[in-house]
Amino acid sequence: MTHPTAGSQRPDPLGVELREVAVQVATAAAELVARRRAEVLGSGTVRTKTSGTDPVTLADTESEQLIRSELGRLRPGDAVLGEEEGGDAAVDGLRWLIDPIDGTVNFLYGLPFYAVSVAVQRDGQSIAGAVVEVSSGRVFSAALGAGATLDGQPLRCNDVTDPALALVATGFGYQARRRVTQGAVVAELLPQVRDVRRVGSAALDLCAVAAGWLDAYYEHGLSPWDWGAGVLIAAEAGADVRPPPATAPGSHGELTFAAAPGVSAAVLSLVERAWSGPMP
Ligand code: LIP
Repeated sequence: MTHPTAGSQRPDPLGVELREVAVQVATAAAELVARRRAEVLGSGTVRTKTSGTDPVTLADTESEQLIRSELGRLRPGDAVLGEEEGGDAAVDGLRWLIDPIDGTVNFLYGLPFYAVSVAVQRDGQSIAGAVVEVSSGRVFSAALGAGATLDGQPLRCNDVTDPALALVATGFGYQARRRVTQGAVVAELLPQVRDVRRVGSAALDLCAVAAGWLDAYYEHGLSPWDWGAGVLIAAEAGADVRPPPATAPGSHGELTFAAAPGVSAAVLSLVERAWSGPMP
């Protein structure tokens, strides 16, 4: 399923309304994460989830709890799916997607590329979303048919047309077995594009495509909370976007892709030629 690109439809009234909710709760959570970082990491409260490289901090759980509490107050009865507490798998109707800290390893190290991502989907399609970069306070947001902004300024992706000049970002899972394949894919891609970046936050990678700081981004195995807001922000900035099905858990390895329209077909073809099967 590709996401409708910018200008392809009129502003969605509910999306416009819920964009403000997403910005409000993501901003509050980002402020909490910034405040708690020093306190949390000093206390050694870090555990791991799926592998030794997949950390969860107290700030993760507190951020998600704050967002859930605010959504319960502002949008009582809406379904919610979050990275730390799980939740509603059903995609019909309205469902909020929460990544309380996207770029958790960056957060642990103090590398300033980590964000709070909040999106709301209607029947599996993102209609509003906000990504707040914690260290800078930058606020990316979008509503379906109403454009994408960074701190209120309109975003537009690049007009690059040569894949050999495309700056492409990607990311890797936490399981070593999947990383072997992902490493092989990026090794095949690297000589054919301008360069590759690995930022460490899917939400910020997708916002970077929207801002023209990247020309393309792909990753296998993301969860809905990783991409829910970023795909809408990229699409509303004019990017060609191909999110996984909203029902797809990250464990199945589906591809998330976003790129400037002039290079999207060529870069997607390079990625799929490098690997088109299910990701181990
Ligand atoms: C991260 C993603 C990133 C991926 C990392 C990790 P988290 O999410 O945003 O794109 O490459 O391995 O999954 O775990 O920091 O929320």
